[in-house]
Amino acid sequence: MVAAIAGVQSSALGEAIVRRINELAAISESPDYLTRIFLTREHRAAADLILTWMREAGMRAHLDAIGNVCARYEGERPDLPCLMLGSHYDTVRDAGKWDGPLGLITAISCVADLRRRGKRLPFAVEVVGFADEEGVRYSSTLLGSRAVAGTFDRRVLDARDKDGISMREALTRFGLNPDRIGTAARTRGELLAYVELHIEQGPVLEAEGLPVGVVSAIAGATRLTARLTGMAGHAGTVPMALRRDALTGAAECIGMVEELCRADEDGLVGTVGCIDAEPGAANVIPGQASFTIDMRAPTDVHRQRAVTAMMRRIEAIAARRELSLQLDVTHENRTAPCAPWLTAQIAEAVAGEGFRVFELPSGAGHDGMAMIDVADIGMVVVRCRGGISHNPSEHVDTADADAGARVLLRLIENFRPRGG
Ligand code: HGY
Ligand code: MN
Ligand code: MN
Repeated sequence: MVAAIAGVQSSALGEAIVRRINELAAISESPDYLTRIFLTREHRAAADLILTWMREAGMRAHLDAIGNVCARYEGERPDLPCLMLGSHYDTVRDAGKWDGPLGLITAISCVADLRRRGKRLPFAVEVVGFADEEGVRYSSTLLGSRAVAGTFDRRVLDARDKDGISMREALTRFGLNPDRIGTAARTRGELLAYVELHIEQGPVLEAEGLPVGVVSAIAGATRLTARLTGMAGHAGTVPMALRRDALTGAAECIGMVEELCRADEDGLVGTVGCIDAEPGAANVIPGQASFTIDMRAPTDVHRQRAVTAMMRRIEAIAARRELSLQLDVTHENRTAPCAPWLTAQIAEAVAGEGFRVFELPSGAGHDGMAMIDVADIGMVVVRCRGGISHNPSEHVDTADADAGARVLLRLIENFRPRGG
């Protein structure tokens, strides 16, 4: 679909967004796949590129104390409170190129369009690219948005990555001062709202035949790590009945997680995404096995009940197999409802662009889960092919990127603060 925004062919907006998506996707730890992790050389290169785009769009831009890229487009007068837009620019391992960057690049493109037309609004527009949403390096998600929301937990500075480098050390090597993270925090009075555009990461919009959707709430999630310890031993000499094999214990737990979630008819999902066995040799019975668990459900009560049931079952498996168990909750995010006054304005923008208004919950986590502590939140999601995400074949059609941009631009231009 091609429509005109103040003389600019809006399909050009979509095409420009896709060009930048590809440019950013080239910044990866390997040319063979896309992985961009917090506080790495790729993080730095991506930040530099995004800061350039922000400045070209007429914004004042800087890197904040946690490595977020932050930019501001003043309103009709300086120092007005802002409508904040954003998304993240870190990735999972072997990622798709749209998860995060689509929202960030679209927001910058919308501001560039306002600037091109010399349009100033009765509020400022800020755009933030969050440095770490996925939590790949330190198993602790939403680091960038928590710093902005003022809820950054300083204890995570002591967390270590797989190479033993603490977050404190990594920040320092990156040129940031861990003692200054507090300076990234914003106050409720400075923000009128936080709105994020993101790829849907699921198949619902495709099934509905719609390019965009309005998010009602972001589903909460609990992540845990489990470590089972048994007894390492000789693979040839220890009879099966006498083994305390930590890895087969982990396998039973993993099967149980799948079974528990499959038996639930109300949307409970559980994933074991990482597993590690030690000492890790073909002829040694594993003495230790560690794995992660990610559990999500449409409501907090449902998820918390399921997590408790799952923990009890893991404890029972460990006890029966005479394995010692360390089970830690590494991350707990409650469900974040989008503010009805904002979803109403997003719905108006969707209808204004000629699309059927369709509301859906987001099963994926987003920076809004942290931003809700400092502002009301709203989200627009854009259709992706086959509902595929966290996968290199993640894809958004240019026409859908364009539709998302037009909705966001319309929302910005017609935005009224709460009660306004
Ligand atoms: O894991 C999530 O839901 C998000 O994509 N970080
Ligand atoms: Mn993601
Ligand atoms: Mn994302």
